[in-house]
Amino acid sequence: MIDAARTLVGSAARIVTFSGAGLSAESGVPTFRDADTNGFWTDYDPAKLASPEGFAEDPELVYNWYNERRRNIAEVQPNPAHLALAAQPDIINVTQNIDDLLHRAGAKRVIQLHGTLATDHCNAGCGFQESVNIADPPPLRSCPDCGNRLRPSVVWFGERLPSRAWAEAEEACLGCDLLLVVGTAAEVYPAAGLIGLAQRSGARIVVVNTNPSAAGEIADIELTGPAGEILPMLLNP
Ligand code: BJW
Repeated sequence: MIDAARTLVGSAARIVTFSGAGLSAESGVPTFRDADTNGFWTDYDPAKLASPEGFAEDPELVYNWYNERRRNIAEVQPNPAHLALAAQPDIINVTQNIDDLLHRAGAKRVIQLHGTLATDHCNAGCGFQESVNIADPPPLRSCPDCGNRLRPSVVWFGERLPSRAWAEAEEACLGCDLLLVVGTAAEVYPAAGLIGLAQRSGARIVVVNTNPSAAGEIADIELTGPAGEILPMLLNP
């Protein structure tokens, strides 16, 4: 299977990746839905915390939960999967991840569909935004412009994805001839719909995952194993 996938990679002119939490798992960032990780989401109800309603109900709890995750990400390093992707400058990396590990690995073309932990913005939408030091994030605080609360710049359930990132991701998936789907359960929409979009526009689909995922149903090739082992084998000459 890996040889067949390497052949697809070798003959593809435009490669796009669509990644999820599994890409950063080997760095030590917990995934969302894997039962065997001591993930942040096993201690809390994700639908409650990662939602506008959860933040409205208990802003301190939700904000502190994100700060715990920020500090975790600041402590970990990009893994061989991030490095293998970053070593291919022509690849466009569409990711659901809100960490900065692809950037820190040196990847130049990164599209973050679900936002980033690196900034906060005004929850009331007044337009205020500021960078956050993820190693030492500030406590929950008010917007200096309008007095409402600041929140992490991530996309919660029920919220629209950032329009520019979404447009760029759609364009990349429509124009690619190979989509590498890495470390995602492919259960959260509209992001997961990019896989079908790429396939319908003629792209081949290669899935890299430690377990079966929803993306496997439409994959041309499924490679089962850790991304940190498979991506270097797939992408390195
Ligand atoms: C490895 C590995 C290793 C592990 N190597 N692999 C259509 C159908 C059904 C539902 C909907 C729909 N459209 C919208 C919805 C509702 C909802 C949704 O999709 N719900 C589903 C749960 C059913 N979607 C939304 O609400 C979205 N908004 C929206 O649609 O708005 C519409 C709108 C229109 C107009 C006006 C207003 C609104 C927003 C979705 C936002 C998702 N946000 C989160 C949280 C971000 C912040 C945070 O982190 O706290 O994003 S949810 C969470 O899931 C996070 C992730 O990015 C996302 C995807 O998770 P991912 O990456 O797949 O992680 P896991 O853990 O699930 O999977 C890891 C995988 O890795 C596993 O498969 C492992 O096997 C594998 N693995 N180790 C390789 N080493």
